[in-house]
Amino acid sequence: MTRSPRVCIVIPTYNEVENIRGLLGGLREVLESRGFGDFEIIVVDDDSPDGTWRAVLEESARDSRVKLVRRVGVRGLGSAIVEGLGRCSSDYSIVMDADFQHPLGVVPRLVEEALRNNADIVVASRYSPGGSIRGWSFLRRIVSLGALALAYTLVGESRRTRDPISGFFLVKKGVSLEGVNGASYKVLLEILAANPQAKVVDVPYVFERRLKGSSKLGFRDTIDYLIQVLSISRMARFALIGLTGIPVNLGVMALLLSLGAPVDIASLTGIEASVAWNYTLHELWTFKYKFRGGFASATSRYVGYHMSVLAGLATQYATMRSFYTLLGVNPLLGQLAGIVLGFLVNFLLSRGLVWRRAY
Ligand SMILES: Nc1nc2c(ncn2[C@@H]2O[C@H](COP(=O)(O)OP(=O)(O)OP(=O)(O)O)[C@@H](O)[C@H]2O)c(=O)[nH]1
Ligand SMILES: [Mg+2]
Repeated sequence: MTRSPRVCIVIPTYNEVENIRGLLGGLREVLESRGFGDFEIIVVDDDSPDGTWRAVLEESARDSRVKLVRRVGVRGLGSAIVEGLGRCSSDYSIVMDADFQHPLGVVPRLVEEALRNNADIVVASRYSPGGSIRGWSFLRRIVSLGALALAYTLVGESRRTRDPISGFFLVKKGVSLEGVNGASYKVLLEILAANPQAKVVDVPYVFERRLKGSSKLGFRDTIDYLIQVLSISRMARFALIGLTGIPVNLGVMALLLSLGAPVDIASLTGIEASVAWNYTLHELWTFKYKFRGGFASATSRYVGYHMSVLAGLATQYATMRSFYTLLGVNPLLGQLAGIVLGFLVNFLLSRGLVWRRAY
């Protein structure tokens, strides 16, 4: 008979004293009844003023499978989750909230689905058919759908699940947490981006009303999320680096002009300097290329990147020309549309061809 897998549940808490005892008891019951008695529960509490950590300590004295990580002087849901995951050594780690919004009965289902599909990541999903959300205001639904749309647009790896911003998910041992730092509370999104090859499966569920206590999330968390999505997104990095190329281009040109170089030489050198600058930063940051394949392939990527830049510029011109000639659009507007389309062409060619095997 195969042994049942070891499961580690990570529960971040802040002022959840009214919920935590019931949650720990309920989890114990549901896991044991479904044959997953070999578990540990790691509660990561940020020194809650209501004494949540004390309640956990009492529980862990009764049941050694319950463990407390009490962080003093630190606050943050994302970093608490990452800290908890880092302490799990089980076959499967599950992250869930303490306020009963994530129904306990779904926890064993996540493990069962992981086993059945040999999945690396199982997402408890509110947005899959059969899943839903109870008790949210119209505004909160809109904000959540906005966050989802942003993730789908900017982080390609997020499209493997219906709910990449879920706070309720399972990761199999071996899934990489490299670079995952919990800068915002949507840790799943970071994990998906760090593991493009991982097999992802969804389990629909109904997100319930908070049982007791109050929400800890606010406007600041939305801003943190925006920053995080932008920093994970390769497209956003690509655009940002493109912008930094402008001062390099102009700076080199100005320097050469001041040294008395002819205008054409100064301009072309400025252009080449910015392309070289962008290329280097794309290697190091956008695509985090590990410099596999030696000098020859780095050179071919450099040449390939030039082609991709040229294709972007040609797209710019062709867009302006066709908008102007065929539709009579103002040439400046056409040029602006060309800049957007040209950027996309450059990005897609760079990602799809030049740095294809980089990640
Ligand atoms: N360790 C730690 N846990 C936190 C922190 N902020 C929130 N949590 C916990 O993270 C989980 C999710 O936080 P909630 O406030 O419930 O967020 P939410 O579910 O989006 O909001 P509600 O729907 O209003 O409950 C809960 O278990 C919280 O106790 C924090 O700064 N540190
Ligand atoms: Mg909650």
